Amino acid sequence: QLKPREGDLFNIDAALTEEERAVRDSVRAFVDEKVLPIIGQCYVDGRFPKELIAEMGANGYLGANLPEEYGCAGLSNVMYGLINQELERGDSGIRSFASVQGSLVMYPIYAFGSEEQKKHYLPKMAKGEIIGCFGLTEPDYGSNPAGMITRAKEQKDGSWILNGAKMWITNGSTAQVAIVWAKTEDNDDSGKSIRGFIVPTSTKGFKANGQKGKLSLRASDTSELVFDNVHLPADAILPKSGGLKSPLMCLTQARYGISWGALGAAIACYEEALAYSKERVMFGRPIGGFQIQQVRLADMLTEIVKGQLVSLHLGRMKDAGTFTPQQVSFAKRNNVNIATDIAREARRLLGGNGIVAEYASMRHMANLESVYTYEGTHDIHSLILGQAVTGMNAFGG
Ligand code: TGC
Ligand code: FAD
Repeated sequence: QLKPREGDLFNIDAALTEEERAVRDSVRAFVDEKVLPIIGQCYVDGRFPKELIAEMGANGYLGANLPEEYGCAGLSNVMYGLINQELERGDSGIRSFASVQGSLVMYPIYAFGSEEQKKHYLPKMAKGEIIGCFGLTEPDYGSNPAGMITRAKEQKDGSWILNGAKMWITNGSTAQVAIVWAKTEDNDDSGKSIRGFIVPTSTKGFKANGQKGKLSLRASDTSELVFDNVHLPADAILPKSGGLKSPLMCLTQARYGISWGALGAAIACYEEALAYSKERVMFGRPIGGFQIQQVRLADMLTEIVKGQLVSLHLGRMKDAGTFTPQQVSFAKRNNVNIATDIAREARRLLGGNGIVAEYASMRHMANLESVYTYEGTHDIHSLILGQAVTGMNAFGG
């Protein structure tokens, strides 16, 4: 949330409960004290700061909206959103780590796992003692995961053999377990036979290769996963998973969090630009006194406030159990798009200083290009909304 001094013109703070503000403020303090001092250098070095994982776990940020009976914080979806907002105010890579762990690894175990799987994995994952990754995308099947090639073949004794590859996997080289989505039937074009598997990354035949040469999301581990006859026990399958709908349900959880997270990146850029506009003097006055820079700041502020109202309303609907995946697409698409524009405008306002890692705007700008692409590209969310309003499917086929 914007501090009132800096333009919470609509007093959105007042729409939050005291407990929600307390959660937001404590994550804000964690990010100010632990993330901001190191993240610029992590980004330059291309390093995810693993040293933060234990504290993130201890603070309840991992799987925060899952129930306390499995060792999670049991917070509301609005609080989960506020956590994402603050983490991404630090860096999209930090929020990505938490999104994947909570929404893409812990959530499918919670939603599709057996009681034994839940009891075994969730408490340790909430603490950050076990890290997970989520393998859906493949080299040739990104926006269209229904076409995936990865196969899990059931053996006579009920065990499974996994073959295939996944691409662009966040936490891929850090994780001890991967949730891998694979088809269980050879002739399946629609994705109906897709099931989820819990795959320990130490299993023979499993390999993770870090992605080299990234110019975005550099403070995040992005890896390729290769499965070469990976033998899995019968109980590796998530028993209640079935069809493409299962991984898409996980994406709905993560996309919801991203809609908040992107606002955090936007707020970081807006606050940086606003402070700079008051300090930087050119032609004898602070650049914030020039009309062009005021338009920039007014546009940033306007879009952040609109985005916050959308995410807050969506969070309240999610807490009431009435939200739809299409509404989540709306929020992800809009908020990431405006954050990308805001980061670019902030970088421009900063002039030459805007291109160095000492300032955050260009780091956020580059990060947000990944956020724009992952979890359904901006275009895919346009088509989801287009289908929702016209009733016509424009994806292909
Ligand atoms: P389609 O026929 O539309 O759907 C199949 C079934 O799934 C249901 N469904 C959903 N359910 C829950 N949430 C959603 N968002 C859902 N979307 C669809 C649907 O009702 C249907 O159910 P049923 O009962 O009829 O079987 O499937 P399609 O093959 O036509 O695909 C639709 C499309 C293109 C929208 C989908 O494939 C898609 O969303 N593609 C984008 C792929 C994507 O987002 N990949 C993300 C990979 S993970 C990632 O990027 C992590 S980054 C993490 C980080 O670092 O933060
Ligand atoms: P493509 O699908 O090849 O798309 C290329 C272009 O074509 C895009 O502009 C797209 O919008 C457009 N396009 C595609 N289909 C259509 C259409 N029907 N109509 C119009 N335009 C279309 N995946 C995971 O499974 N797990 C992860 O943890 C994960 N983490 C990621 C981290 C990073 C940093 C990145 C960059 C990606 C990550 N992904 C992950 C993968 C991500 O979800 C995919 O990159 C994304 O879904 C797009 O797939 P693609 O890259 O193959 O692009």
